[in-house]
Amino acid sequence: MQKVLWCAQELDLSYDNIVAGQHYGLTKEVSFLAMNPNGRVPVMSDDGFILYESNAIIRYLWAKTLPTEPSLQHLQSWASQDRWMEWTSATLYYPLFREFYIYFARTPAAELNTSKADQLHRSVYPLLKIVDDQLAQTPYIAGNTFSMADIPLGVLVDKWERIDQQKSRLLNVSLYYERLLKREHYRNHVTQYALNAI
Ligand SMILES: N[C@@H](CCC(=O)N[C@@H](CS)C(=O)NCC(=O)O)C(=O)O
Repeated sequence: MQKVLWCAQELDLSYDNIVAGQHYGLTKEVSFLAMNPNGRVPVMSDDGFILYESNAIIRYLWAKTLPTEPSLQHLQSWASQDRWMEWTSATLYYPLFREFYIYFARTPAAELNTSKADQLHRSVYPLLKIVDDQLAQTPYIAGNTFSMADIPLGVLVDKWERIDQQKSRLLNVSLYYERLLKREHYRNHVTQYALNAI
């Protein structure tokens, strides 16, 4: 949900934000399940067109900003962004990053097990290093300007930066985080929420 609201605001789109999910409930009600049989948020309605899956919603909203007849250059830029969105979901997030941040978000500090924490940290580090190497080449993950690919990744980088205390090791990721923190919508929809929000 966070990343979809962030995307909509970045694109200056107006939306009716009807809150559901977690303590707000509604997701198991018949009317909600008719929109998303998985009973999960986010779900978007655009003039009656219903769409669920956060990355599909982001792509849909972002596609609305493309010219009606995109050039090959537009399509290649799109493909590069899409590649990073796929990578963020299918390689970085699931299962390693999810397991990593949930452990830190849900374990009281006094109960953290050092060897488990180290093992989880070591499992995600090589993936974050791939992000760091790319950010050494370009200020945003898919190029020189902010794009839809920064939306899902930005949510995970916020968690990484809050958990990882050895910031100098992945300097380009930390500098990227500082760059994102300058964006009002990132601060409003991502960083002000609890570590276990997604
Ligand atoms: N792959 C889905 C995952 C959606 C998902 O797991 N949503 C969680 C919240 S982050 C949810 O709706 N949980 C049930 C609830 O909150 O009622 C997406 O990206 O949209």
